[in-house]
Amino acid sequence: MTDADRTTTRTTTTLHWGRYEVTARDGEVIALEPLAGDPDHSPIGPGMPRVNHAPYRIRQPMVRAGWLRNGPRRDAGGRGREPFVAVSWERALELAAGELRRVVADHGNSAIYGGSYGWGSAGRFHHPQSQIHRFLAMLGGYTASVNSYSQAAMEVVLPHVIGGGPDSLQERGPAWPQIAEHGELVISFGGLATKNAQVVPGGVGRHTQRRWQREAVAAGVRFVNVSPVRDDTDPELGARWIPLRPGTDTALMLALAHVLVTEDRHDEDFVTRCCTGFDRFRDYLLGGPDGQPKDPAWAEGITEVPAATIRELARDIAGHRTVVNLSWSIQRQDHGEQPYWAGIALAALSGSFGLPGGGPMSGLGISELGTRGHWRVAALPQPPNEVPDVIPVARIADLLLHPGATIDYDGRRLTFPDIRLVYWAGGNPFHHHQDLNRLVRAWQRPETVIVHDSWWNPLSRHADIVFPVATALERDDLALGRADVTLSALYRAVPPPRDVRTDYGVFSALAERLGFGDRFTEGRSEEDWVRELYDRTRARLRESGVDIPGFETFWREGSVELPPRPMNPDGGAFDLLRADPERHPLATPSGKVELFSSTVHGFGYPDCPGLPTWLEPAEWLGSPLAGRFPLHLVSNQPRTRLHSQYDGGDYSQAAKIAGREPLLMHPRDAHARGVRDGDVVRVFNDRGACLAGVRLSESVRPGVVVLATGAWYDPAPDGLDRHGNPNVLTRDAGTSRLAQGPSSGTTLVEVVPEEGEPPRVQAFDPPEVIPEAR
Ligand SMILES: Nc1nc2c(c(=O)[nH]1)N[C@H]1C(S)=C(S)[C@@H](COP(=O)(O)OP(=O)(O)OC[C@H]3O[C@@H](n4cnc5c(=O)[nH]c(N)nc54)[C@H](O)[C@@H]3O)O[C@H]1N2
Ligand SMILES: Nc1nc2c(c(=O)[nH]1)N[C@H]1C(S)=C(S)[C@@H](COP(=O)(O)OP(=O)(O)OC[C@H]3O[C@@H](n4cnc5c(=O)[nH]c(N)nc54)[C@H](O)[C@@H]3O)O[C@H]1N2
Ligand SMILES: [Mo]
Repeated sequence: MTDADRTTTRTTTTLHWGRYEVTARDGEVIALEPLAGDPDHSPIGPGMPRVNHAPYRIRQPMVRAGWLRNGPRRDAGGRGREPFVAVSWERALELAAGELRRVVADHGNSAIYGGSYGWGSAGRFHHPQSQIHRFLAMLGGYTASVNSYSQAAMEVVLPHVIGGGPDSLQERGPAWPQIAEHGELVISFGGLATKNAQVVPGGVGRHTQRRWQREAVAAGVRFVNVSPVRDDTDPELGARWIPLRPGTDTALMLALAHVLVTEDRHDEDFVTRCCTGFDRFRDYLLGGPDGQPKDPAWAEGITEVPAATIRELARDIAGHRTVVNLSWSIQRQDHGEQPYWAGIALAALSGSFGLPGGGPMSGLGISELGTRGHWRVAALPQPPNEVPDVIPVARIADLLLHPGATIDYDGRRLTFPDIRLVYWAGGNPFHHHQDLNRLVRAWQRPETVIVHDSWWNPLSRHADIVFPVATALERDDLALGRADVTLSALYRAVPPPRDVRTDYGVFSALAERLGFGDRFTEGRSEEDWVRELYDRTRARLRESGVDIPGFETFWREGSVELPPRPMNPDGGAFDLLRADPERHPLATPSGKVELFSSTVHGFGYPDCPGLPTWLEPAEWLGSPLAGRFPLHLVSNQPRTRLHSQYDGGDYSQAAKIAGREPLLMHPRDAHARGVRDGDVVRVFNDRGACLAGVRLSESVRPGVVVLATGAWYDPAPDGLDRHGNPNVLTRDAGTSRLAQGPSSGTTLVEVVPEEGEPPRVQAFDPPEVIPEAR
């Protein structure tokens, strides 16, 4: 046996994109291979090892030079530009604890923004949002965020319409097994991109989306892909492609509803018994209030979908058991509440609502949704947050720029607190937020920014105090994804670098200094907590009649298989509503599907009236701005990574063009601009500019370009992003006064060839680290 053999270890782990065997040698991860049994594993995992030990790994606590020299200052301007100073743990913890103490004493706990939105990694105990929120709540509270970047508009509008949020729609809507058995037609607004099934929050052992799709096709189910991008459905589906203009789904849905109503093909029984507000909705469709019937000719002018196609599609819907599937992208837009409301209304008229294999659904195809029900693992306990202030999550830049300002939100009026300190662990606002140039300005406002991350990514570069944390491969944990039936052990494959700690380690040490160490840890080590969460999960499962072995067995075996969980476990399925709406009311004021909501109407928001309405988006191919910026930018989820995570990994890097993120462009648009496949281009509008590498594609409709999210933001001194992050271009404004969700989909741009030698991508060069000035 050689030395090398002796130090090679094999362990298993679970990541948001799958379960893998991890091979390590001499303390370094050298390979990840998908575990057997996953029929459609993700290539993201095998590309990870390089990143775990990359030169841009943070290996010691760091403090921004200007902050260390001058102390906490508002608008000091150096954040994101200055070098860092490496300090000891002792010093970094003392500085952070001192700042937390100072801000609480001088300004109160609401001056701390701890929303800290983001995905982090899959393990349940080390889940960074749970860690940071528990810590800050015990500190006395923090300004929190509500809703998500994923689903904000629907999170807020759906309770008014169907009496429950996105989960309730996903759990009550048709699942794949029912679609395969009873369904005939699936119309999907925003496609069914198989890339989006790769990742499941919390991990997944078996990717089954593709198998279910095949089963449905084999059973004769037909698919329609309503999307500017043909590849949003797998070629195997043989889907009919309806390439509408982005941001116009509501107009198309209204016209489909118009045909159903005027041709008397709508489900009169369902809309009278199970819905409220049909008369007002019909009146709006027919043009009562504004003199404009929402007929196919009207919709053709907006969507560029031929009127004849709309009529034919409406008749197809009326004649077949139909799923109206709504992807989440269609609501990440100006007035994003409307396509969800209109989609539910269309399903209500379709004749399939509440029947097996038909009706409204959301996110079929995303994160394995619609494949199985969902068991829950116990999470770290959360004490109540004593600070009442919240912001809708995507209003972060407004919050930092405009303390004291008020905004409307779902019938309430919120006042922005004056934020002095931002604390982030497990998310990346320089990935997820819109209009990054504006965020960079807003980000100079707080006096102190504290960040935990493992890498010198755009977030840690924009921090004052950086705590380097262990990666998911460097700690023990347990996980169960939202569509998974395998409760799995995550084993530490390698130890973290010498001066790197876990999030829990950092928060425990800070809590100790701040006087609540025992409360935070409850006297438990990390191992104790993993065992504790397992035991709590086991007790919870027992209540549902499921027995799993004790912790020792679980940890030895590496996983426990749970029985498949039936869909619609809470009995809230729409079939009950259809059968007897009086006995099985929805949690809406009327107990029915609200095609008109007097609650929303009563808010009096011009940008979100009381029924599904076509409201022109701030930017779209039909707006005057298209004269200057004639291309609609779709910034969708990346195929090659999860958001910005592992952008430096092999899979993500292999897809880059001249080191930049690929921009999909129709050949016609490219030729008109003298752009060829493989060229580096400049994508720009009034908000910003980035470089990208062109990939010509007939799968995107003319007038639309696609630049996936997640390339690490790489600003040159003049603000040009050299790498291809679409969020330097996107619009930072709420969907409406109702949800205040992100509206990144509402973005027009122009593209020109980049003249001369493009600047080198520097996203993965670590920042300068200097000795402390004495
Ligand atoms: N233009 C545009 N923008 C979008 C979207 C879009 O469609 N278009 N989509 C939006 C959506 S839906 C979402 S959900 C967001 C996603 O936005 P985020 O969830 O913020 O993106 P991630 O890149 O997953 O960020 C996770 C960060 O956590 C770090 N991390 C991982 N594990 C740990 C850990 O254990 N501890 C700590 N401390 N850190 C850890 C990673 O290094 C990474 O920096 O983006 C949104 N932004
Ligand atoms: N591989 C991978 N999978 C992921 C993620 C990831 O980062 N990587 N992120 C996960 C997360 S956090 C989320 S929230 C989900 C998001 O799931 P979605 O929001 O559904 O995903 P997107 O990829 O943003 O959008 C899907 C498609 O909608 C189309 N589309 C864009 N605008 C319009 C429009 O106006 N009308 C219509 N009809 N179609 C439009 C685009 O062509 C796009 O490809 O995905 C999850 N899955
Ligand atoms: Mo998301």
